[in-house]
Amino acid sequence: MTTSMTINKTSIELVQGDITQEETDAIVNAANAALAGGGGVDGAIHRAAGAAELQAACRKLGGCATGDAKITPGFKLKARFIIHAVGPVYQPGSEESPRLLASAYRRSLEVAVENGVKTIAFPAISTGVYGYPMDKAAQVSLTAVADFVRQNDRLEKVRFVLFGSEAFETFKAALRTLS
Ligand code: AR6
Repeated sequence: MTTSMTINKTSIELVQGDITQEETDAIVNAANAALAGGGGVDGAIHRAAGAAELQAACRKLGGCATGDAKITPGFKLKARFIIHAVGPVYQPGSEESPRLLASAYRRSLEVAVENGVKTIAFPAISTGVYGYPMDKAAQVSLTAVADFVRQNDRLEKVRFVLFGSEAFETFKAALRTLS
């Protein structure tokens, strides 16, 4: 199942699946500020890339602020790079949450372009352990990516790899409201 929309020069695609299997130039990890590894998609990426090597690379980066992103090699992954983005822990009603979530996407895309990445895959950052409601996250995340690619034509493809049909359907509904 794939659904897509082209904005400026970039195809934005939604797929249901496991991001560790993606063949894009880079995949994005939903990391924590210590870049210490963890559960969820972070745990899956560390296992698939090779936990020892990836952990050693992450340790050299000295952490990552919420809303920011840093890059490592992909090691055993098909993807050449992993971009570690730190989304916010969701705070209901706070204006900081959408600002920081949008920033995590924007910074990931900036880091991608700086490193010559043409194709990139994102998970739904902050929607697991960090508690961001999927519908709100879908709106903020897709808007952040759309805003970036309207200003920048160096990315060919941005994929959202959604874990499960509920996440996929929620993002699909949000993509329809983008214009
Ligand atoms: N592929 C794609 N998406 C996935 C995968 C996968 N293999 N596995 C889980 N998801 P989470 P967060 C989805 O909790 O909320 C970690 O411990 C999952 O269903 O991984 O940003 C970090 O170290 C959910 O929709 O990330 C941090 O401490 C989405 O990925 C903290 O969790 C994000 O869920 C970050 O929390």
